[in-house]
Amino acid sequence: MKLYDYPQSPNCRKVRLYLAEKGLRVPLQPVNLLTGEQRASDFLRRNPFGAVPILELDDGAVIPESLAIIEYFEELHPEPPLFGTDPLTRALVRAWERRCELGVFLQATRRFFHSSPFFAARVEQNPKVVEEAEQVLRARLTLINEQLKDHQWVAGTFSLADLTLLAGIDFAAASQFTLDPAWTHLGRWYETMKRRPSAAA
Ligand SMILES: N[C@@H](CCC(=O)N[C@@H](CS)C(=O)NCC(=O)O)C(=O)O
Repeated sequence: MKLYDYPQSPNCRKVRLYLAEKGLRVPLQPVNLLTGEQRASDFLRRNPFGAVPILELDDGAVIPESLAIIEYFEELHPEPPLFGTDPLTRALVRAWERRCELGVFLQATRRFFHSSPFFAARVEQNPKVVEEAEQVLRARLTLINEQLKDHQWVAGTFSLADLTLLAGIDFAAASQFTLDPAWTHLGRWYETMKRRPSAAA
């Protein structure tokens, strides 16, 4: 089995964070997105969508999409649970993971697509999108900060939602986004997350 990976990709980071939390070691197969390896026929045969991460199993089967890869491992290795443990906690993890994905992670990537020189040739960059993505990002982080006032972790128990949030914040931070010091609960959560050994993944 191998995980096709690009170190700076936030989607790949999410999977690596997950694997580190589970104590799972999966060989990484680097794909250089800067030189366009994701568009080479060898890679497109595995994933016609031309994106990492993908997980290739020993029999050649390929699982695309970070969340699908994570759910595959969760079914094989349920301990420690990162999707909740009963119908209510599972629902809350899904709800908060989606909020972190759509409200933070996705906005961080929109902001990047529309401002990074890396995408200038591929996207018609629009500063209004950067501004709008940043507004949504800040509004959602304000709400997440409120949630963390009464909860140690985003969804109550430690879960994938925390990993999606960390990957999203760190990706935004890599392109000059800073956490507002007024988000004290989020700041406490972030410092705790950064101290976990998985944060190095
Ligand atoms: N929804 C996919 C998104 C995958 C994706 O967009 N990956 C980016 C890297 S973060 C990629 O490979 N982009 C290829 C490119 O830039 O050409 C997932 O969750 O895995």
